[in-house]
Amino acid sequence: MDKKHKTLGEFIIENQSSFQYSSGELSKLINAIRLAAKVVNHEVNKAGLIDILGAAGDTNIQGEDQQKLDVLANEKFIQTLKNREIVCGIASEEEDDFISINSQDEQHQNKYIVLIDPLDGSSNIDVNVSVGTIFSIYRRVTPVGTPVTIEDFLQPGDNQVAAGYIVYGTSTMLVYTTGDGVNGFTLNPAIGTFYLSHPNMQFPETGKIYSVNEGNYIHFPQGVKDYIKYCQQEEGDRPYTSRYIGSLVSDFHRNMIKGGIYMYPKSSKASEGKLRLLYECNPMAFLAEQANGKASDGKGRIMELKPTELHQRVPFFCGSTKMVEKAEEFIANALK
Ligand code: P6P
Repeated sequence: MDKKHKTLGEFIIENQSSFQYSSGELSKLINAIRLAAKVVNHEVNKAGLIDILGAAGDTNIQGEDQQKLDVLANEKFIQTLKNREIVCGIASEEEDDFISINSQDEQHQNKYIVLIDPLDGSSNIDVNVSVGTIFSIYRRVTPVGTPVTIEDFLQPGDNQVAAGYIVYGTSTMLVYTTGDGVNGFTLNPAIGTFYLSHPNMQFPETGKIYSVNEGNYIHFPQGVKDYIKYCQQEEGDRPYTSRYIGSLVSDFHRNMIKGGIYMYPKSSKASEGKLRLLYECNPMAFLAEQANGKASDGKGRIMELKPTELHQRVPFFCGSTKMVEKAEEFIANALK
């Protein structure tokens, strides 16, 4: 690896002072996520080799079969975050309720909460397609030293202090923001070190890729159907290319590099869409806006929504600004 690529550890130290809450705890938190990412990466990469595939027999609150790697990733991230006494609460796609962590050390009452989707796209695991981890970090809103409440988790996305994802793909990358742009780090598995490989990631203002599960087309609202047809028309720089991996993190990552839009609209089958606001849409929206992109529920900014429950779902349109705005335009016109 070229000497000029600094490590994630060096980057965190260099940028700690620029972070407005520079207590050092956030740096420790990002470091904890880095460690958990390496452990999960190791398991994901050998999933086909040991008897870890196949449903763990349980189903999570979403009613989805829990793959054993889902369970393992969930346990690893929760355990790593708990052990470091940095956070006071954790919520996970794989946990019905939030987890309250009371510090043993009265002096160091922790003030951060973390929401995670420990292994997004897990249905792709046994077909060897990329999966990812998504995380979202807030400061608590209830008094430090008291047990966290649901209010600490039901904050609008605009309150996030950090967010990011790990994509376990052809290479493993950690991409995150603390509100000062988006930076991508690639893991060198030979030495277990993340290196800054994609500094200051930015969505192109527009693009030619649209990502949606077109198998749901007949169930979409009219405005979404109209936008999809617009993408397919022979005119100007269209038709666009349709690319849908079935893994939000992977589709988002490709679109951020190449330009594009990801859509998971509501439909007659899913009245609020499928994606969860707190640990999928808000963190990806924070990254999108920090990378000069846009994230909408079809009408307005995702990060302005006031959450009402831990696992609530919202329609999600995210990516290159001009493409998200065009989709919003078609949705609005169809309602007139
Ligand atoms: P569908 C994975 O379960 C996920 O949450 C996203 O990562 C992905 O984009 C989407 O759902 C796929 O859902 O209904 O198109 O299979």
